[in-house]
Amino acid sequence: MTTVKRAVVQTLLDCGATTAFTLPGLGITWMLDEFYDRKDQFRVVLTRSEQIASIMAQVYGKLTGRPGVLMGQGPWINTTGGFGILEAYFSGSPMVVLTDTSCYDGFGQHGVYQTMTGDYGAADVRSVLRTMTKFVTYATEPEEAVYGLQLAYKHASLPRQGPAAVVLKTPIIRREIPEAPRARLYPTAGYLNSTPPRPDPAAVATIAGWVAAARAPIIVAGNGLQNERGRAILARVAERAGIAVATSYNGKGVIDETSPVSVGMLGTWGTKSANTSLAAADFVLVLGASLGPDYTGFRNPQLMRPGDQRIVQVDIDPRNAGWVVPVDLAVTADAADVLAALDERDLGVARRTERLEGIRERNAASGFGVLPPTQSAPGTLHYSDIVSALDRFLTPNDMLTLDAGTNRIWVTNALRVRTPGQLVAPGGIGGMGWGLPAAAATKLVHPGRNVVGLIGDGGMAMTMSALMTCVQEGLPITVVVANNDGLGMVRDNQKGKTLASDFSHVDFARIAEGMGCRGIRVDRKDALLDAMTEARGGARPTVIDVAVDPTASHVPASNY
Ligand SMILES: Cc1ncc(C[n+]2csc(CCOP(=O)(O)OP(=O)(O)O)c2C)c(N)n1
Ligand SMILES: [Mg+2]
Repeated sequence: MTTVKRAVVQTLLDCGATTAFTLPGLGITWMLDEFYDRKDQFRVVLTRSEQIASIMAQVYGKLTGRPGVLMGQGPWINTTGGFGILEAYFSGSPMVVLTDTSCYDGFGQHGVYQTMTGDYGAADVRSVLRTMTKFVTYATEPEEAVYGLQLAYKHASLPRQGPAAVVLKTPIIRREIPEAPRARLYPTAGYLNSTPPRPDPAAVATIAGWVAAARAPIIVAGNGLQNERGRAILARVAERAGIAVATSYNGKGVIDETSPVSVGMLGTWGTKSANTSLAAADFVLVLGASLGPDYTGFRNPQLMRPGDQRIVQVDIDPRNAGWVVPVDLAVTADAADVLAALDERDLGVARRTERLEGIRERNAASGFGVLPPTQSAPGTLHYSDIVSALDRFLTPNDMLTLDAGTNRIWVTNALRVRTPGQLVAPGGIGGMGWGLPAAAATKLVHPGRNVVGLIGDGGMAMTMSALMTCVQEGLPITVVVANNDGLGMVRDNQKGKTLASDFSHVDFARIAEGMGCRGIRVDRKDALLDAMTEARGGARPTVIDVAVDPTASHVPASNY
């Protein structure tokens, strides 16, 4: 005989899970003793809010490619916990959500407070989760908890990855699973088996022929290449054949942006070099990118020209190829597999020098990699000073997480990321407050690397309690707060009639000290690099509160 809670922990382990993020309540609290007994095999990370737990689980999934586990009580998973679930939904990060209906034996229909069964007088945890997950199952029988978790893992892991949820009817958590239930349970592994689709050889041959014939071919690289294999093969193929590489926002940093083939990130907040290179291309190979209006200038007719340019789109999800822009060829495959197959072909390497020269000319003409001149008031820095300090600071062993706001726009626009995979950015909903928990989860996944999180004072105010988890869990991250005493991005758009965007001043360095971190205040341009260098390798998390000129605004350039 085993109980549901014991079987749930065992099933998580069978699925290969080793870590979960939580702020417990009711049904989850009831399970914790089982996690206690498996402490040597399974790490339960305690956060200070479901929002932070959900972000950490999402980033864990994004960076490892395996579902991040989020556990919490129904009402909060559905509210503050929705932040990271929604980010996972939009950004295709694998995640398993384990939650409960928060009800008591036989009282599910009685309107007891917090109840989430969907009954009269109760809220409906399943209905809410359905709006932001790929899969929701509701376990009302003990054996359904185990099978439901197996299925949730399957759904979360298969393309397109994303969040899958198991809702446990709370009273079953402590019940026993019958020895031989009529709905038999089987070992987990067989449910998780899958064979990825392989690229069609005829399609690969067609693509190779079109690349070879192209004068100015370009790859648009997206989220689908953001894995170790994808990043390595992209650089190899593009550099060998002189194919320009532009990225989506989610794809930023998939290639060394100082490589001779890189033209930077597309879109309004991207680089002019990327946009003009896409416009100049005669052949466009889209790899694991949705071609969303966000980074194609809201379907700017100059950038992508179906019928005029030849366009091929490769995506692991057949629905995504030819979704936003009509294409000449849609291929269902892992983009890295297509690149591996292309790597064995000629691709017109004889034109390499000529192609590289074209890329170099366009990059130079659009000032790619050149920071615009800026000024800031005495005792303050401009965002461009932060970008230039990061540019000098980042080594291959550093990771950089971003948040939202003007501070992020400056980095995505003006910082050339040199180490593929180094940048961790919110690519789903892009909510403020994501960056700090994201930095914490990045450090947890990559304990041997130094992790810097750049965040605005607005984002920092939202989730700074993640630092308490960093102290407790031994995650010595560096947080750079671009403190401009307000919601810079909102202010930028207000054009003088400033309302609901100025903050009273906050000293984040002192707050950090109160949480057991180190706090440093920076108000000179040359001090930021020193502060980040000092923080690197420190035993405690460090918060660097940077005085940013409140009048510094986002990059004013026209990017098309
Ligand atoms: C949770 C959330 N609320 C609102 C927004 C809309 N928004 C985008 S940027 C921004 C201002 C960000 O301010 P801050 O974090 O201080 O960064 P700054 O722009 O000042 O660099 C707002 C309100 C958002 N992206 N996320
Ligand atoms: Mg701000």
